[in-house]
Amino acid sequence: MLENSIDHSLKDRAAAAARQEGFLYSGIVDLGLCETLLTIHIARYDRWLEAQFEGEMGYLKRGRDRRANPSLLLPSVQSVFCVLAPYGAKPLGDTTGVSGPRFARYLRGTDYHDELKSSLNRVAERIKSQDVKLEAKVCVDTSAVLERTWASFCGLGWIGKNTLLIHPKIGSYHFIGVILLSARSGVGPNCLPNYCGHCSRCLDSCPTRAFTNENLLDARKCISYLTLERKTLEPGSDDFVNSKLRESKWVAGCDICQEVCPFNRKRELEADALSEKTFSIPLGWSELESISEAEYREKTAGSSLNRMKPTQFRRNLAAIR
Ligand code: B12
Ligand code: SF4
Ligand code: SF4
Repeated sequence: MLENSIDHSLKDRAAAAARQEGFLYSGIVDLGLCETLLTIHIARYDRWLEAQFEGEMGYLKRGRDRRANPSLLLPSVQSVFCVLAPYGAKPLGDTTGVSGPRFARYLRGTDYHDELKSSLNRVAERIKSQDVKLEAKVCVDTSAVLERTWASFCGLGWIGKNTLLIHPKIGSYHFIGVILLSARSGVGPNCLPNYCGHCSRCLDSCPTRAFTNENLLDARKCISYLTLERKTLEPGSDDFVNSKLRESKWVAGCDICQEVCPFNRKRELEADALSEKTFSIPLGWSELESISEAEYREKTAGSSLNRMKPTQFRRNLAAIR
């Protein structure tokens, strides 16, 4: 194939390869057809960094240029292929939010970074088997890629006021996986309308008032950041945030701005096999508090919770008791 010529079968081949791995929702977009839109998204990203909303997540600042220019990750990149991987929508831990403890739903089962990456590597191999010259790079969460931006360009949902990608059918309880591909698909951005309308439930229900505006999150106030990303072991200096964190009873992550979203109702009500996946540590206060460091490491091995160190786990328990 001539360099830069369009591979008209790429879209269907990639979608078929993803379906074979169980990904029912996927989409592709040609990088060259997204330049203007990407500039708008990067301008927002830069404003977010200027406000220092990233807190201790220095990698978001360091990876800024790679986010603006995916060819710094894969020099030959021409298309971005995205998939959605739903996770269990049933609550994990106490559901009333009064007594706790609570854990974010996505923490069930095997670490999604490893699981999703392996599946996407198989998808990439399938796509490549029909075009030996094709280069591919799989990115899941930790690569410097604006995942929600690309998934929205691929027509997989809109970016809700809670900043999450919302698919009209399956809501937001899903991970995003990305494969950068070296062939042109010829497919332009296919952004869905934003169906949030006048709703503002997510903004109103955030206990720590982490949203400074719609689509704008001060991560430093978000319970997900405070429990999972913040490395400092001393309590934060914001008394209001500390008191709301204590009341909220989340040990790891937070799902409140998704629980209230009408687009997640359907999945929450469905009997959902994904919700039956194992969770590695006990869900009672006394068992949690008596778990030793070695036990914590052993029980959480291979799960997403293992990304949180035992010292952070202790800090989090102390902050909500
Ligand atoms: C850093 C990070 C966090 C931080 C900051 C969150 C945030 N909102 O930025 C913290 C630790 C708080 C966090 C929390 C969570 N996270 Co997180 N996180 C990330 C990560 C690694 C980077 C996100 C980022 O770049 N943030 C910086 C801000 C500025 O970017 P942004 O909000 O995406 O906005 C960009 C675009 O979306 C766009 N944009 C946003 N709004 C609008 C509006 C308009 C009009 C326009 C034009 C553009 C636009 O412009 C921005 C620049 O590109 C991504 C993975 C990845 N590589 O992308 C996962 C990711 C976003 N997280 C994810 C998840 C699951 C969560 C939690 C639900 C986990 C939990 N239960 O605790 C919470 C949700 C909290 C929330 N309401 O966002 C999923 C989201 C899946 C989805 N359905 O959207 C991701 C995609 C990981 C994955 N691979 O699946 N996360
Ligand atoms: S995850 Fe929780 S703390 Fe973070 S923005 Fe959503 S509701 Fe607020
Ligand atoms: S709760 Fe309402 S405003 Fe927030 S993301 Fe869902 S639909 Fe949009």
